[in-house]
Amino acid sequence: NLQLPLATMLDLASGDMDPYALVVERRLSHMAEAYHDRAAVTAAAGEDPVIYRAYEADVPHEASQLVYRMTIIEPGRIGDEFYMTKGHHHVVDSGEFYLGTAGTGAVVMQTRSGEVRVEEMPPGRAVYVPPGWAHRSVNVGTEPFVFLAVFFGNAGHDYASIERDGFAVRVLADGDGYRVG
Ligand code: S6P
Ligand code: ZN
Repeated sequence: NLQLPLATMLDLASGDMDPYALVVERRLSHMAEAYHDRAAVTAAAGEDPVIYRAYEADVPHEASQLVYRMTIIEPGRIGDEFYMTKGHHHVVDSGEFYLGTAGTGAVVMQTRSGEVRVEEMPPGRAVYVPPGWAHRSVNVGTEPFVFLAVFFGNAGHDYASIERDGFAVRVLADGDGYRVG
């Protein structure tokens, strides 16, 4: 019994997918510890804004499958730190394909030994995240930041090590732009 081919409409500007499943919706309260300005976290906690959402096609999370997902990070900051994803390692070290499709953002990548790279993802810029690099995406603009991710169905997501250790760098507001500090 072969699986049937699947087709999905991706609205590259908005991140909408059809058909889709909403697989991730993270508010500040789901990742409050990730932001360094504790007073700013407390100030925003009452509103508890949605930081980002992700939509995924109906592809099984199994070996040999390619799962694809659109992420939409809202524009905003907690203190001087831009809205960002939690970030993760894959449980099974494996590469991931990222493609920026709208807005202004970047992906922070870090190895377990602490090497860091930051790549911008304007619309049309693809970034390859090699096996062994944790990744966190950040919206540094004033519009929603949208990107496509394609990853192995058996990759799995390990959030615990990032929750514990964080990333070695933060993406912070700097005038009209950003700096990596
Ligand atoms: C999945 C890929 C992305 C993220 C999404 C949300 O491997 O890296 O689709 O899942 O951007 O980020 P996070 O860190 O909450 O999974
Ligand atoms: Zn990933």
